[in-house]
Amino acid sequence: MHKKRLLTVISILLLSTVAIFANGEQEAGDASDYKLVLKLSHVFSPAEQLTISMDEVAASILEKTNGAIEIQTFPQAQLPAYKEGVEQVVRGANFISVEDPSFIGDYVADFKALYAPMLYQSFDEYVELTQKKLVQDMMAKAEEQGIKILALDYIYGFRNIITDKVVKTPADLAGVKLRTPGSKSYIDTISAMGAIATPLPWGETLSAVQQGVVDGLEGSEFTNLGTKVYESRVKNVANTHHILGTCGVYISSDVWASIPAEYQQIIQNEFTKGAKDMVSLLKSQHGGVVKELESYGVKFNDVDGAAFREALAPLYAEQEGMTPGIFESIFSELDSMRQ
Ligand code: X3X
Repeated sequence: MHKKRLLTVISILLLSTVAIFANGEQEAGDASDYKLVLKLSHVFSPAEQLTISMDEVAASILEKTNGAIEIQTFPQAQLPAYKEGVEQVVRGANFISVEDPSFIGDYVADFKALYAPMLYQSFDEYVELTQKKLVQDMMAKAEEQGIKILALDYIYGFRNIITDKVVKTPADLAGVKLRTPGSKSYIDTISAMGAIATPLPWGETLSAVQQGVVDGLEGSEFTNLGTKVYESRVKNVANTHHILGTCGVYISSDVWASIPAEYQQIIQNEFTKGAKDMVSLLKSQHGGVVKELESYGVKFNDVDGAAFREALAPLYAEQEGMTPGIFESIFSELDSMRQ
């Protein structure tokens, strides 16, 4: 009897070992037979660096995964974008949303603090902050909500007020209708600065300016040049630097978990590199972009920064769902960078 039982145990052990190897080979086989098509959506125009960078990253990932990971890029909100784009990610679609962190604020409120107005004095400060535990913890919370954040630092420039009239103080914005993206962060910021925030998708912005539906907009010099805002009637830029325009790259946590580790590593590396390359490129290009805009008749006006900072101060109050002390934590990280 004992011999029989021993033989049974040995055969079970043998069978399970074979099963593990078979599975292992299958998983490896899965990796080599693996193919995933992801649709990447954003609102930027073909001439803007964000678009170029996304296309370059997608091409590099396709090549380095030998065609296993195909990211199809869709600029100018051809697919769901802004809030609706992030919703696709949360629903677990094979979809990558590229939007600013304020649109993640609906899921992890602390991202509204990260994207608050007049926090950063340079691109580098923001990039450094995103690498701190404070922000890494925010990213972990987003992953629990179904949003894996592959990058936060596709910076497209400080956003400034762009109007027909010269603006120097909050009082100059009284009654002025300014187009903004549709997230609460922008609406609250532009309202606090003294204007009438008028949320519109980017695609409707320039026609709204031309038709007088809005008196202006706010955006970076790279947006101004890339989307030819300078060709419209709004030629005065008020150097408010009120928001650092930056995009994150978001994919469903479940979709991410289903991708073989070797491909995850390639995807992560390429999006990280893409952001780093874009930041250094735009830092080097900004002076030339300003000069080019000036050659098209755009005027850059200094503003009463203290008056705008005072107007925006109430926005550093913690909102529902934010981690207590989140603003103090951000301020202290920034202060330590400036020592
Ligand atoms: O969500 C990504 C950006 O914050 C959207 O900003 P928006 O709608 O002012 O678009 C920026 C332009 O450069 C798009 O061409």
